[in-house]
Amino acid sequence: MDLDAIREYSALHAKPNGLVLQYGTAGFRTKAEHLDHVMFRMGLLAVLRSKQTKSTIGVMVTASHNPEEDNGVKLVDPLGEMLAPSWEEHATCLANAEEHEMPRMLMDISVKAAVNLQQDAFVVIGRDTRPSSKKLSQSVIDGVTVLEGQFHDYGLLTTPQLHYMVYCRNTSGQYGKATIEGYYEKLSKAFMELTKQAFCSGDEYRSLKVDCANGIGALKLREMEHYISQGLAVQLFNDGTKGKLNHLCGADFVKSHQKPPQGMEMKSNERCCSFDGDADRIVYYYLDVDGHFHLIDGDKIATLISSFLKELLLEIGESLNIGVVQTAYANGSSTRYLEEVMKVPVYCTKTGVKHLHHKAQEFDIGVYFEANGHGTVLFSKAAETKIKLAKELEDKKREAAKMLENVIDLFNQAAGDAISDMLVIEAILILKGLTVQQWDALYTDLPNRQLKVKIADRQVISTTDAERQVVTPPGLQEAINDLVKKYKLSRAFVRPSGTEDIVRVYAEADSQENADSLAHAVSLAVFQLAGGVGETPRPGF
Ligand code: 16G
Ligand code: MG
Repeated sequence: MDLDAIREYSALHAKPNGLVLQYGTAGFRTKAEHLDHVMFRMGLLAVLRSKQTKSTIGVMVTASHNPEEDNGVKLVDPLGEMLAPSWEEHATCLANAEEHEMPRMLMDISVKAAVNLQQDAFVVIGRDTRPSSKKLSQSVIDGVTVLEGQFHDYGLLTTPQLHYMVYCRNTSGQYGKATIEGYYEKLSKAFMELTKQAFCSGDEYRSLKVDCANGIGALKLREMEHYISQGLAVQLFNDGTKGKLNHLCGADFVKSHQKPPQGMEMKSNERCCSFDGDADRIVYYYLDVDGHFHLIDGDKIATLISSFLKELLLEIGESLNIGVVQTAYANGSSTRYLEEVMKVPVYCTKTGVKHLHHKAQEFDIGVYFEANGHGTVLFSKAAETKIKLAKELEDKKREAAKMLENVIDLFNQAAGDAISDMLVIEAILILKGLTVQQWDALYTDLPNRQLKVKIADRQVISTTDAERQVVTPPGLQEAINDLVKKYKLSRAFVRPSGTEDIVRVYAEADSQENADSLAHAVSLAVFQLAGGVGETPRPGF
């Protein structure tokens, strides 16, 4: 390690004194102007991680659904997974070291993590469309270069596309070609093959309206359009030519406000969906004939997909175990439907893709989705082998096995991916001849409400049981229990956000009015028992 060169280059990406940031649920995330040193240092860290794992490591520059002025960075581990927890700690230490301590911190990390500094390193880099992203990704490259790592800059990519590239490169191309064309070819081929047996691909299935949140999803869907145009015509809205990224549009806006994005022309009963700013989330929705808005969130996506997979497994006669993984935010109706009607086991983990992903790996087929639209399906190697063998069986089984193989190819197994999820959903709707209303009618969501509460130190709230129960401060869980008892079909929980300096409150109940009133009462309890600051939460939204 050339410590003098590191010092010299680091000074060009100097850390503002006293700034402390945390590698959170989805990496570092804050105002773009505070991130230059973090980017440089993450370039350095990616080189160490690459040397240690003897694999290609990814660095993605994005702040996903957050405002355009923000930015962020996260590292992608060799199999396209989120960074290992011990390295999240290294990332936090390195990002927060004051300028003069930084080279020593880098050495400390290499020693602690037993990095062989002689090993070669390779880093791939992607970025979203934010105005700040280009310069920030250049700072990542500076960090990689000063440690003499090699790199490939993919430029503009969705987050899941970068995960895909990392996975391809570390499996010697077995998973697919590590190029943008490779990604489009793999997905579109699986989509076209899967849908070609469909009897009813009439006009109502041909066209889909997509709100791209004025982000990278628009650019990439446009590039992909002609690969899939025979099966699906996508009509893009909020494509970044006019509006601001994530502003009044995108999956996060639609899910949290439970209303259509601006800039989208919706007619009744038309199938529409929204991506978020880096295209790793998707939610669907439509307006009914009375103009009422219906949201189809990650829970209903998981339900559609798992029922389709269950049917195919029945056809091939293989006893592969399938499990659905959700978080506490999953609507109670979805959990009940999956367990009681579909007889699929459901598990709950903490919020954040890495937790769901980890749990889903325990099954032959693990379906995981957060209610907010992050998710995918993971197939174990054993499941892939059994499905491959089933192709040798008699006709009907062979067909089902072939379809399952295409489903495996369609899902980006490295990460939840709005584009690949969209293609799977569209294929299932076509194959089953389901309209968006029929899909929505699988079950009725319980009315729910999410609120934010500002408190002095959100760390005073600790939780257990996959964030469904509060442990500290004392008395808060008892207060929530008493409030929940006052309503029917009710449930509520609170958790400190991993991405914002606030506490999140979730409540559901038999009517919207009751869900709203329970959410407000719980917010008050948090405010009073956990050190609320500013104005006392008021009823009404
Ligand atoms: C991040 C997570 C997302 C989670 C959200 C929760 C990833 C890639 N993203 O965006 O899964 O739902 O944080 O945010 O893991 P919160 O902690 O502020 O509620
Ligand atoms: Mg995102």
